[in-house]
Amino acid sequence: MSIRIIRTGKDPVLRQVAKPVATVNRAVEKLLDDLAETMYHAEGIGLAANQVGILKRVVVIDVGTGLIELVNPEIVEKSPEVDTDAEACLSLPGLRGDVPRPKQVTIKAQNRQGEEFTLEADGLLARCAQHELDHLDGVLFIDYLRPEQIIRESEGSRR
Ligand code: GNR
Ligand code: NI
Repeated sequence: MSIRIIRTGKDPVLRQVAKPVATVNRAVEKLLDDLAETMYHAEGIGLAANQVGILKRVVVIDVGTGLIELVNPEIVEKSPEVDTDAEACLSLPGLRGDVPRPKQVTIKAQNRQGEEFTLEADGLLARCAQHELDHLDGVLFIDYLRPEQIIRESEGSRR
């Protein structure tokens, strides 16, 4: 396992669309391991492969209930109810903002055995999953906000 460097700011890889994984091979298993190690090291609750410079549709999440690994995740259902709550991103250090998202989502994905499964998510898990799936399409949480809704609050870059 290795901790990988998290890409930040205007790094073009954060704006690229990740490619579907054809087969869950050793490289994808290693990527899942490295994403988890990097996420825990950075104290994040999720991490997408784009954030470590790899354009594969692979995500890890742990909102405090254990590690969830998603390969080729797709949202198959969204609740009509929307919830607005604070988000931050390891790739946008020092920024946060309140983002509206569907309150509940159903996600279809593959696990590290390549088996398909369904995840029903609400609360923080639903928010984090949508944030991570957006990364796979080159979308960042600030894209939902007007400039004045983006709060700058970083230690180090305060002015
Ligand atoms: O660590 C993270 N916290 C977080 C808080 C609210 C909504 C989404 C997130 S994900 C973020 C880690 C990250 O940048 N994942 O891509
Ligand atoms: Ni993020």
